[in-house]
Order: sequence, then C-alpha cells, then structure tokens
Amino acid sequence: MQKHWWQEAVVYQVYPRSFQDSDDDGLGDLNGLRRRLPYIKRLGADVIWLTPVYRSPDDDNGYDISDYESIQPAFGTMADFDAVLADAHALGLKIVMDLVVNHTSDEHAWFAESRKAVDNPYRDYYIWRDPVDGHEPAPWSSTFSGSAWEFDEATGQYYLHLFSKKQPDLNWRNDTVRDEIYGMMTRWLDRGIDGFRMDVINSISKPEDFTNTRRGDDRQAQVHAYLREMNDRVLSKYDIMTVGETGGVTPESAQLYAGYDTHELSMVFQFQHLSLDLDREFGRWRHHPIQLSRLKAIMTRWQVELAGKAWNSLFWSNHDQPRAVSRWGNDRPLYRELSAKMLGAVLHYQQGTPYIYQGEELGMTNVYNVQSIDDCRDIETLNAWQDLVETRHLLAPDEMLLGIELCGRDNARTPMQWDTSANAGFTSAGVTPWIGLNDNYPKINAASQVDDPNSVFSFYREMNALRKQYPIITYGDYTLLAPEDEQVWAYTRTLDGQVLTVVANFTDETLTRPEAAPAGTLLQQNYGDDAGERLRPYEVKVYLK
Ligand code: TEU
Repeated sequence: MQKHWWQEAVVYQVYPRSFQDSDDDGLGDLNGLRRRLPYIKRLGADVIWLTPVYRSPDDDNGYDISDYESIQPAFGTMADFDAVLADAHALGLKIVMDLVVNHTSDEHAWFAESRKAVDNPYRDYYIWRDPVDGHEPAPWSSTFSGSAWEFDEATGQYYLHLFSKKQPDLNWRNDTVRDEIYGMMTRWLDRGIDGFRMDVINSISKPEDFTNTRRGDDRQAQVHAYLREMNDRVLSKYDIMTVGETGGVTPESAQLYAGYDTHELSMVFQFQHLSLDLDREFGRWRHHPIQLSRLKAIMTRWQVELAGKAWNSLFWSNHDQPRAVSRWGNDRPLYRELSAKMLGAVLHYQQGTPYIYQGEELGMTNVYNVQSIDDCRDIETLNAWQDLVETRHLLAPDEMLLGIELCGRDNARTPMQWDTSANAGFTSAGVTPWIGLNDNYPKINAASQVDDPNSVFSFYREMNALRKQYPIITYGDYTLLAPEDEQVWAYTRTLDGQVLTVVANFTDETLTRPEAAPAGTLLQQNYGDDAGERLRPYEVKVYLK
C-alpha cells in the first residue's frame, strides 16, 4: 500500500463564523482564525478543514455560494485568506477548503442568467423541467423539508434543489459546467491550498429522466465518471488530500470513491454510525438511545472491509451534528471530561484519518434549554419546525424542541469557548454574537485547559503526539474484541509484531473485564492510575506491547 501524508495527519475542522471574531461584528472571520492558528498547532493537528468562506447570501451559512472565487466580505478579503494560508503553512499546517459544487446560491451569476429564459446560454447549467400534470416533475423531497422542486413563474418550469430553494442544483451532465468547476478548483489549488472536502459529492449525478427514479438511485453510475474526470483533469496534478461527503455510502461503495487504485478521492465521510440514533420517520428530530454493539459492528465493518483497499475517515461530529460528548458520552459535570476523553481515544486509535471538530477537543456540549424556535439559526431546523410543527402538526412543539436540543445542527455552531471573559473571548464584550453562546463557557473553555495536563485538550494533544511516535496507530490492523458486550468497546491494532489494545467503558458503572488488563505498557488513559480488570465509569485505557 503506497503511503500518503494525509494518512498520518489529524484534521481540525474550523467553522469560521463561530471560531473567532476579530472585528466585533459578532461573526467569526479570517483574521480571527489567523490569530488562533497557534492554538490549532499546539493541539497537534496537521490540517485545517475550513468550511466555506466564499461570497454567499448565507441562506445555509455559506453552503449557498454566489461567487466561488471571492471571499464573503464579513469574513474578510482574499488578501486576508492568503495571509491565513501563508501563516498556516509557516506553522506546518495545511488548509483544505470546502468544495460545494452540487449546487450554487440562487444569487450566483450563473443562476441569475439561467432563470432569465429557457433559451438562455446558462439555462442548462441547472436542472429545469416542465410541470407534469401541473405538478412537480417527480416526487423528490428536499433535505430541508418540502419538495426538491421550485416553480419559477418567469419561464413556467421547475428547478431542482436538493437543499434549500436558494440552493439550485448544478447540472453536471453539462460539459461546460464541469469545465467551469475544474477551472475554479485549479485556481484555488494554484493559490496553494492543500485539498478539498467535497460537499454532498455523491449527489452531483442526476437522472436525465426523473420519472420512476428515487433520489440517489443512479448516483453510482455517473458520479464515478465525473470524479475520475475531476481526478484526471485536476486532482492528480497536486499532492493534496480530498474527502468526499457521501451520505448513504457503504463499505463496498466507498471502495469505488476512495479505493487506492480507483483514482477518485483520498477518503470519504460515511454516516452509518450517525444514523443509529435517528428515527426512521422523523430523522434527527426524534432521538433514540444508541446500542453499543451496533455502533461497534458498524465501525468494525468499516475498519475490516476497507483494510488494504481504501482509507477511512474517523469522526464523531462536525458542523451538522450535535456535540459528541452529549450524543455519545455523558455531558453531566461528573462524567463530561472522562467521557470526552474516552470518545476521543476509542475513535482516534482506529485506522484512518481523525477529524476533530472545533470545541470537541475541549469537551464542548450541546446547548440545553432551547426555549423557542427563535433561538435557532439553522435553516434545516427552521424549515423542519415549519413543516413538522406548524404545517403538518406531526410533532408537538415541545417534542420538536427536545429533538433540536438533542440533535439539531446549531448545537455545533455556538461560538467557540476560548476563556471566561464576556462572550467567551469569541467576540468583544457588548457585542451580540450571531448565535447565542452556550452558557457553560465559564466552565468549559480553552484557557482553562491548554496548560492543564489533565484536560480534554491535553488528552487530545497527547493522542496527536503518540500518533506521530507509533506507526501502529496509523497502519496497524484492527480487530474487535467481545463484539456482544453492550457496555465496553475493546479492540486491538497489530503491526510488525506489536499489539495496541484499547478498552473503553461506555457506561457510568464500574465493571470487571478480563480484556481490561492486557499485557503491555499503559500508553494513555483518562484516570490517574490503572485498576487492572476493574473498569471505572467512562474509563479508557490504551496499552502497547
Ligand atoms: O450536508 C449534507 C447533509 O445532508 C447534512 O446537512 C446532513 O446530513 C443534514 O443535516 C441531514 O440531516 C452538507 C453540509 O455539510 C451542510 O452543512 C449543508 O447544509 C448541506 O450539505 C448543503 O450544502
């Protein structure tokens, strides 16, 4: 297996609008990120995944792009971006940008032209269809509630939008569209960035005829042709990292997207582990407890079935998910730090590139006591409330508010908690942040952790350092132990005669497990000592022999 730098790297995801404000407008920005680069370096990350900073009307917080090659003014200028990139590189940090090319904003110049007339040269940049019997061309739904088709009076046709109606889908069947995108990508890579995270990239292929096709039916067929073309014409010309966001992908299909010999992407984000606690009918808005044996089985399948064929990404959270310690661990004060460290270890010691979402390294939690939908900012949440509560009355307000508290996307988007000063150091005192702070910032913040050897931050920092010291963490083969155990996740990694053993207690009980006292030396743990076969609440231990 040929080795690549991104297999040995740790990625830190920055959601810039919530990371650091430098000009007191209540919104994070590029100069704020520049100021915090030393913090990311100190954590021991190697790559920053920067979510979109391009010009955008912000209907979906920047995932609705109106100009791929200019910077959102509220975030700064292209010169500010270049300064961030230069400073990051000077610190040995790489920057991977978010590529959102399944759709643009409806305020992009291309769409403004396309919607003018059916014979406009840009018409075929997007997906327009005639009504069928006076209705939408096909029963496709938007991820953000409602139909995926919006009727445009001016030309009497519908256009497709898998997300908000202000995010019209691009027509990847159009060679000119692909040429435009490959040109834009090339110019960003020539600017010096180190790769792309590709937003919903397995949605870019659509059927020619929408009748009798379900959303996503034929993605396999065309999307790989597009990605091989993208790789041939752009990606292969640079030593970069790419990660595709591929909802619905399986260990089998992932080998097409990220196979060592398929010449498409470096790796993909899979979501099978993130669907375990979702409701079949109401998705994230009706949350279910997670059964550990099912989580272990899914993550083990990815470890075993990709081994030697494709590279895994490893993540618990991102800007679309609730906070990891609240969803998977125990965010009560007694167990928050212990379970945050346990979750970090059980994920990072698997094979793959780990992704740390901003604040995860501090054990930041969900926001509780959501009193009203007016506290929410996320378009997915607002649209779902309108649909499920206000229009179809399928969920009661308090049930939906509970769902938002447990699994809404705004949980991950509250301002980064830097210190105990007003606004957690995210913005100046007296400034109103774009979204409310989590009121636990006086207790959970970077300033109280970076110099504390027992903090969650220091635990993540230690993991990142151990990764550099022990190749077994990157390249060792994974084997699950005790698959049926509903309380403990234990596994080994083996490489060149070495054995690394990870044992994690997912409960608030003290348990006894023989695998909790393997041979070898204790490499990392979240308690001050080693209690042998006795596993204390949320205890994790990593041994090396
Ligand atoms: O997310 C794709 C996506 O579907 C997620 O938003 C998530 O799966 C969704 O919330 C369903 O519950 C990407 C971006 O990460 C997200 O922020 C964007 O909103 C979306 O695409 C559209 O660009």
